[in-house]
Amino acid sequence: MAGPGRSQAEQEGLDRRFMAAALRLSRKNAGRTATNPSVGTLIVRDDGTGPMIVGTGVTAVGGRPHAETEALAEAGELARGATAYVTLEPCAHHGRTPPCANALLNAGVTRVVGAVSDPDPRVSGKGYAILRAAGVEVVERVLAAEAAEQMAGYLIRSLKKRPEVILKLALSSDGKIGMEGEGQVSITGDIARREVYLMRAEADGILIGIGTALEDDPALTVRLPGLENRSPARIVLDRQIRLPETSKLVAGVDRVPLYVAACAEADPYRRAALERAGVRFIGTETYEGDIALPELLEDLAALGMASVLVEGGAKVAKAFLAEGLVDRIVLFQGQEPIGRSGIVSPIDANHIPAGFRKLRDMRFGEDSYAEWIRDI
Ligand code: AOF
Ligand code: ZN
Repeated sequence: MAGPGRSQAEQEGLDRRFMAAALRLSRKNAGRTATNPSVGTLIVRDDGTGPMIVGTGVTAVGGRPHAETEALAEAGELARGATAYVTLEPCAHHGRTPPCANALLNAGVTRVVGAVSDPDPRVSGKGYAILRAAGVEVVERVLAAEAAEQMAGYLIRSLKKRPEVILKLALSSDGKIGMEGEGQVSITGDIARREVYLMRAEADGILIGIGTALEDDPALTVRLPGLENRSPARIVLDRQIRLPETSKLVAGVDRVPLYVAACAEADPYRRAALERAGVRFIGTETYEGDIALPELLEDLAALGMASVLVEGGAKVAKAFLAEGLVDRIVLFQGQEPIGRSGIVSPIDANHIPAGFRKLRDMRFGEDSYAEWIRDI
């Protein structure tokens, strides 16, 4: 049903606009809602003078209360006869509060516009069904692709029992990602580096191989003023436990968790030494001499991680790509060449695997940026 005096096309346009606003709002707590997705809700009413937002809500930090609770509280009596825009199907299960589908009903909402349906088996389809059974008009899949992209971590963890894998590489102008034996080579500028910190702040884990850990001695933390406490867990693929206790990764362990993925046969003395320093271990299976990545990702999902940023090096990037385990590719490209002795990137903008589509192109200072995703 269209709103007062509006054609269906006009109503669809309005629905997309409000959903886009709800999606922007939902970004507020992205990366801070634990295993819950950060959902946005708008309550919009129209008394004949045009649509007006009377309530806004985002899933709270930690995952509860849900977005609808906040938006309905703000709208109060004004929710009666209003439309709710929800970026995820309202829940149908009893948690610490009653289901959001029922809360919308009780508040008198008469129309619900949703983006993605919730794959959580406690909800899947049931949230919309509760609303429809009570006579509420439900419109599904408005800006569904955009919402799925924003909630990819949550959706992938629910559907595939593993975190979303984001492969991030910084390439020199001649397509190199570093230089053997040179430690950290600066490829992109300060502005791009800050963007990487923001990406880290929204991820649940940052993963590297032991080669990069030994070569670069990175800290893998978020070093932006005010966001220092947003560093996600660090994960090192280190089959034989070669990570030194003196590394920056180990030094930061009191502030930010560090997981070492090692095989069961690795040196128990090395393991004990790192454990004394506060490092946590994930026992891994090996496949053809390397860590079995699907099983490792399952373990990370079980630890609550919905997104993992793979930051190096070439071998690890290749392994994730070869197994079809990359969901999103992010390439930064600097202005300067590294030259012939550089390590060739396993991937560049002209060689993106089939099945990925480009999401955006941006610039950060002098550096260019491009991002690709594939359907979940
Ligand atoms: C909503 N609105 O804002 C969010 C929802 O642990 P609980 O009880 O919070 O349940 C987690 C589930 O709630 C999660 O798997 C997803 O199905 C849903 N998230 N639902 O109605 C929200 N964040
Ligand atoms: Zn809910």
